[in-house]
Amino acid sequence: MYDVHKLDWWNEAKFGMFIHWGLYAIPAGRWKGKEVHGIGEWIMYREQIPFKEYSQLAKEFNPVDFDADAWAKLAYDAGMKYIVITAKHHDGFAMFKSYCDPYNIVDATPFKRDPMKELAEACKKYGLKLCFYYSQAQDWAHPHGLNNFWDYDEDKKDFSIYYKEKCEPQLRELLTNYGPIGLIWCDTPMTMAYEYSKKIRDLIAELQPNCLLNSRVGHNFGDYKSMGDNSIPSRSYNMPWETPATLNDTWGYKAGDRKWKPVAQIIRLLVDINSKGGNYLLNVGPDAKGVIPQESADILRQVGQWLKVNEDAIRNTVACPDYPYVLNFGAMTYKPGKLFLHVFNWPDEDHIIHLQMLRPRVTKAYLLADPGKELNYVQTYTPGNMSYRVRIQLPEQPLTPPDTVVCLELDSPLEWAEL
Ligand code: JFZ
Repeated sequence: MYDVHKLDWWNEAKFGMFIHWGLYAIPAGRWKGKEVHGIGEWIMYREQIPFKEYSQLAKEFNPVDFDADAWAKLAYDAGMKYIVITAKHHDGFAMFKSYCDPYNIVDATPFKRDPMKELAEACKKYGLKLCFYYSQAQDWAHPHGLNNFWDYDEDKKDFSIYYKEKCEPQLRELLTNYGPIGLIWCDTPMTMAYEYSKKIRDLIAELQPNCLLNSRVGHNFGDYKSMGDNSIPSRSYNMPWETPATLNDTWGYKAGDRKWKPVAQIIRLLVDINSKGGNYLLNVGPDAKGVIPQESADILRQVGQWLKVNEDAIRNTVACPDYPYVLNFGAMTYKPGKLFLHVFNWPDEDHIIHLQMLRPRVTKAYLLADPGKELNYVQTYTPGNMSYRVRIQLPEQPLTPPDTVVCLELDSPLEWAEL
């Protein structure tokens, strides 16, 4: 069902950067002097701002501090391997040069530059895959796009007109003008019919057959499954999947949102998602000047420092078979031959952690932060009560808090014995 080779780079990556950037960065969560509830990029919908009024924002949009190289370098420093950026969000404004619709960043703003062109260059330099978010169904600017009911009469809408005039031509532009694209990230298919999801699938096959497509294109045409926003399955899930997630409580920039998650929590989420077989697509929301908030950049760089040392435990991991007990020390990630124990709760008293029911033999144990030094361990099997046990002696102090990683090399594929 899944094309394994097409997904290779994505499976290996495990960690990517989401970027929500558009006109909504100007109001930044405030409209006419009042704080608007909810995620920043939905402000037009929340306030039912007429298109005529919202589109005026374009005349002010001049992100002079935008620096594609700095964005790509930040993703690189964070250890991310792909960037998914909003080429067009639900507000309908194209953040790239569009030849079929003048409501775009080159033709409608004083900025006049095409940030996607610049990002394509920067991504190449840092070895990142450039990917585009494209809101294929909702479009609050087009009279026939979905969900703008305050400007346009829902009963008079003909989706095929929007699809033909805007959606398909713009996807064609994105798949033609920016070199190889890693994936197209569609969203909120809503009532969009089967035939349009299929058309998008076919368009990609025609223009860039190696380009992936996420499941939010609708009707099961995706190459992998996008989970709900900030949603992580409770158990391992043996198919390609991804969780899109926020660093605070919004995707698009909101000046008033200070609810940054601590670095330790982000690392915990990365590990949790990877352990269950998923990719973590972590969002930043640059402001109207084109700057990624300092808090976001700081968090990502710290995650990157941790990841640099512990990369083997994240990159190219596969879903770790569900451990039969609740783990006290933290979490585990897995790839054939290696089981990684992520020790978030350091055993301060005896510095020993233990695993039960591990069937393969451990052939070697070491910390990723100090791979030259083998750890002592004892592995036992008690036939009387069919109990498997391995105890690993750790040093006194964690080396890469909040998560110090033990690698156990295994002689056979990971399996847990029955309880
Ligand atoms: C969508 C967008 O509406 C939102 O603005 C943002 O771009 C986000 C990444 O995706 O919102 C959703 C879509 C799907 C779910 C939740 C929010 N979902 O399936 O739970």
